[in-house]
Amino acid sequence: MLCVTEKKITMNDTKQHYDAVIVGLGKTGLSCVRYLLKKGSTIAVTDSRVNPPELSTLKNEFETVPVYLGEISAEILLSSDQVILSPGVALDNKAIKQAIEKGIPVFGDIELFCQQVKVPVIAISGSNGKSTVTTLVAEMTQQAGMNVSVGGNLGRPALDLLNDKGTELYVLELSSFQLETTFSLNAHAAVVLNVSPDHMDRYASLDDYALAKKKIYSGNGLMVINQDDDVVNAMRETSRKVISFSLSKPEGNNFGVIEEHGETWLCQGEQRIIKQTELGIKGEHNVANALAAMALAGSVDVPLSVMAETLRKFSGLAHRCQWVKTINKVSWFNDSKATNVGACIASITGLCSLGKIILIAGGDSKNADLSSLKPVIQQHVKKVILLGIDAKKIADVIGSDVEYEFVTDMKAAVELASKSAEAGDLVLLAPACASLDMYENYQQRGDVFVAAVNALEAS
Ligand code: UMA
Ligand code: ADP
Repeated sequence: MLCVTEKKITMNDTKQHYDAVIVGLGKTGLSCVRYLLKKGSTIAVTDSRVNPPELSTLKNEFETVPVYLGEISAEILLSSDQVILSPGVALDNKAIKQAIEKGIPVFGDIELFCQQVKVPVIAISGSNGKSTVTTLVAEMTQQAGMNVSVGGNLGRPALDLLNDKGTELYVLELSSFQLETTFSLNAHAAVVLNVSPDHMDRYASLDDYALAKKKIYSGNGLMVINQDDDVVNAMRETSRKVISFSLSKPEGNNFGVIEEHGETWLCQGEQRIIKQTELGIKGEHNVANALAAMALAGSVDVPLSVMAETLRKFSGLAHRCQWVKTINKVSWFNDSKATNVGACIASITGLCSLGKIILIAGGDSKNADLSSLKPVIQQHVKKVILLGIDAKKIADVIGSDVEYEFVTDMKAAVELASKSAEAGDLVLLAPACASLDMYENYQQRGDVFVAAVNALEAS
């Protein structure tokens, strides 16, 4: 069989006909290879990178699968019955557009998953809070005794989950990129947690981005709706079963909060479930996340007492508003996962009651409109330390009202923050930007931050 790697494609290479060509050799592409080979399909893989992340794994596991690298060539795609697109590649890629124009079906791994899955799926999307809610729903349903497989945009690719034995429920985090190429999703329950600008380098407008997210509600399952988010609220379909959540008093059987004797209760209708102070995760945005998770878990009959127990125990995922340590009465928080403006604002407003904030921000803004950062920074932040490719863009938004300084790396950011902080302040890494201009991913950025904070104490 033909095996082309690290080589330009020639017409001769494309004489072979494939059942499917997989575009992208990252985590998704590899999961598609494994899935399609198991089904007996004849496949090839292509990636615009010369050294994609899963190349050596592919070569080790499936030596004979042809791999075309260095560009995505329409010729390869046109030699296939279908094209399986990884989420990192946009549908408006030139070669992909050509394949679509020639009538070749183009879809993603989640579509393959949907065509195969036989048990209920709970699907979670939104600009922010996806991983937190996905994990909470998985833990609540597992705690209730169900055999649950969890993954998607978070952790294990969806197709890998199909190998799990005895799964009774799939809990999937789905990104807008994945939803764009999904057509057969019919989730038992689905949510778009919120919509705020993100990935504006991939979408023409916020409406386009919201339309991709809306696809999670396809089918006839339960729609879980954030009543406080106008964009999400507009996705409500009157003919469908809907349950909503809100940070105000709930009506009917919906989820919300009730203020009582100075306490905030998370409730379903009048039923008090858990006090905000008892939640392991902190900040108003996490109250919304907890309510959304309960609405979803309720769709598979998890008892409210089990949900409350999970919410008491779950103290949040790494790199999300995570307390690192307190040094000389200055507290350090790592929210490296705050990769867009909405998340950064939620992070600042969630932590501002603890003290004045020194904010470390910057990175790749993904062409976002950063202007909504200004009022929140003016109100709660005493100094901003900026790094990364779009540092200047953030500085332009802040203007002259709040002090800011530029640094070239995280170590310098942490050292400057340490010099600038006074007892009672907190230093927050909440970049409002993706990390990929300087780091492998948000985890590495967070790890570098934590290491620099730990080095401070040692010095
Ligand atoms: N790429 C190329 N050329 C190619 C193929 C990919 O340059 O031919 C680039 C993409 O532009 C992107 C990177 O390679 O920058 C990775 O793309 P990919 O599609 O190969 O990604 P995977 O490794 O398959 O990982 C994807 C998700 N990544 C993206 O959507 C970018 C992972 O989510 C997800 O965990 C994984 O599938 C399993 O489902 C990560 C992510 O950043 C965490 N998601 C975005 C987010 O959460 O904001 C959407
Ligand atoms: P995602 O998977 O959508 O990126 P995460 O659960 O990983 O979301 O949270 C990432 C960051 O987004 C958090 O650290 C916090 O700053 C912010 N965030 C989490 N939930 C919400 C929410 N419901 N609304 C706004 N921001 C949120």
